Amino acid sequence: MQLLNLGILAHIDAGKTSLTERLLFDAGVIDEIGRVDDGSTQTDTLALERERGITIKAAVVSFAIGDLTVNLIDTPGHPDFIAEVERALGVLDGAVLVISAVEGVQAQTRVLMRTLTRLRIPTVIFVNKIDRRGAGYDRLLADIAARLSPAIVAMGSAHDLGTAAAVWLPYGPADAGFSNRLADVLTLHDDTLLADYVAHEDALTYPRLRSALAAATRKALVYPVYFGSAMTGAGVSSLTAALAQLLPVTSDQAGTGNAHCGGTVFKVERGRAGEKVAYVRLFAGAVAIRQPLRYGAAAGRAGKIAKITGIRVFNGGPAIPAESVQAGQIAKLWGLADVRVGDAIGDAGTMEVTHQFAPPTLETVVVPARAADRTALHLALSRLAEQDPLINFRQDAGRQELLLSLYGEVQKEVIQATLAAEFGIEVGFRETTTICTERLARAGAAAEFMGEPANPFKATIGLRLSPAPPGSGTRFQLEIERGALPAAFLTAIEKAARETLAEGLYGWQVPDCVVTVTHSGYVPPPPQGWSKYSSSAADFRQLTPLVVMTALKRARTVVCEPVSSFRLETPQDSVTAVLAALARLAATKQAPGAAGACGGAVLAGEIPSGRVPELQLELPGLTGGEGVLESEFARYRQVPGEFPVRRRTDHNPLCREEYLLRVRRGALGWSSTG
Ligand SMILES: Nc1nc2c(ncn2[C@@H]2O[C@H](COP(=O)(O)OP(=O)(O)OP(=O)(O)O)[C@@H](O)[C@H]2O)c(=O)[nH]1
Ligand SMILES: [Mg+2]
Repeated sequence: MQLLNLGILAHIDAGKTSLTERLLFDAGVIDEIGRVDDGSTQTDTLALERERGITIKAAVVSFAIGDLTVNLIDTPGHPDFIAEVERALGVLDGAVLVISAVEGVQAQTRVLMRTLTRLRIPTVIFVNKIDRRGAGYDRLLADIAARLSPAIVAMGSAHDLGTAAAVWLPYGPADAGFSNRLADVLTLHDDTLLADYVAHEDALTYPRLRSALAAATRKALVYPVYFGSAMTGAGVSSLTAALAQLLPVTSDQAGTGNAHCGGTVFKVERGRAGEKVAYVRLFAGAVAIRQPLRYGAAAGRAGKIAKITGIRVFNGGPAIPAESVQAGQIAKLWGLADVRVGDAIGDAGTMEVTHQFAPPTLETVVVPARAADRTALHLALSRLAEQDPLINFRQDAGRQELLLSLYGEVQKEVIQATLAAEFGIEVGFRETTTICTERLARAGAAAEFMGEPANPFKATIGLRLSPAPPGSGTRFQLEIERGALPAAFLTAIEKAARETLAEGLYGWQVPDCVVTVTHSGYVPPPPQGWSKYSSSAADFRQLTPLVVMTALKRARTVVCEPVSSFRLETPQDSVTAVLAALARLAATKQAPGAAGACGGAVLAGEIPSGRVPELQLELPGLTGGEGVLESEFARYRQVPGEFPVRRRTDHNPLCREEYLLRVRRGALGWSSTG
């Protein structure tokens, strides 16, 4: 079977869900086209999605183009749900990037295109809504070439733009201009093509150019551009043909048993009886029903083994029950009780889960309306976190409040509504604050030796913490001889060190750090075996936080806040007012204002991410409603002035005496889900 796992990506409201509906209709999967505005589409099925008319969760549907099965993942466009897009990206063969013919390239369009380019995901661009008033063609192509990629080819012409009669006519062999444009773009990426072209101008026949276009598109070197309307159906048949002709098609490979299979879980939902259902893309081997399957394995983690109790595969229509799923396919699996989004499936190596987009930069305190709901709320949030690993929550030590990390206000409202609808828990939120991080100022080392009066544990641990480049994460290395310490003790040190670095000297995470084990020692067991007089993993787990904290104090840390880059278009006569507002919001300006598309000024620079909502709010007043702001997370930079302190969870060993007291009472609560 021929397969294409396709993602539909775009800025919010560009028409992804409407286009999905149109594709399903054209393929004969549905008899009637649902409408987002009526809440009747195939992919916006959650009550909240239908109420709000926006997509919140990625959804999978399937249809056939001839003998090609297309599994389509409709993704949300709102930046608060970018994590959904990130998870889908890992399982795609190709993508359609949708752009509105009226609004043109928007902030999220650029973020997505950059990621598609970086991941080399073959992509076709679809300019939607050509029936809407204000739709453009030349303007859109120029915008796309300037702001997304110069390597684009318009695949046809649009007529009667901005009217219900708008049509899209694909170019063919008779359009000399099209062939010339193809030759220009393709010879940039294909040396053989270029050599032939130079030798013989007629060598590049139309069929040759078309096949070179397919090859370049499949390598994500060139992006074909189609125009149309999900609403009227204009241009959609050309797009459908392009999916089959220009994107990479894989064949499913027959395999048996669950040995040597490999896949990724990109979505988890609950079935009718509350059971977990995992959406998996299989990359290698096969998974069969009733056979044991390993899942959730990662570096340093063996994962779990469970029997698959049910399989449904997507096969050109609704997911149907199956005995097995093969490499290349997308399936729903039942039976993996502890599965989480992002888990690897099988033994054929684990996929490196890399983050493509910025982490959540906001945190809020979530408070149940009824105090009695506190435990239930904790449980409900853990359940939501299974489906969305970025719903990261922790409980603070002092007031025992639940802190939730967030992308933005819409996500907060969605969590609130979900808790009410699915769990019957009404919640409110306290202040929303910015999530900072801590960076090591320099290296710092510390050691605790067995037998010293201050060390009540049967363990010697020495650690050195060294700064690592931003984004590189925590790396663990040994300066003691391998084998000097039993593996279980090393694992205990590593795990506890990572957990301790979740809250640095000011309470913020220290994300980038090299941890070197410099000293070790333990009480070996007497000949008759391990006893209470010999060391245990608990000794290492409990001593490590103290060593890490001392090393951190010696290294010192600086607190860094997230900053976003922004691009702001404003009418010339508002520039002074906008500049004053930018200064008040601690923004730094990069380039002097260039001319904008509509004759206005363009201001660009950086602004603390936490101030972006204020700027967004003030902009219409400052610019008579004409200002357009685009912003996205750029980096972390040192907070000017006094460092803000974050509330701690109760396992933080900042104060040695308190920490030891809690260890003695056995009262160490590891409440963070992260
Ligand atoms: N005129 C016109 N309107 C369209 C077209 N496609 C979508 N719309 C409308 O645009 C709005 C957004 O459409 P959706 O399909 O929900 O857009 P989306 O990209 O899925 O939005 P999110 O999932 O929330 O990011 C709806 O009101 C649609 O009816 C089109 O081709 N022409
Ligand atoms: Mg949608």
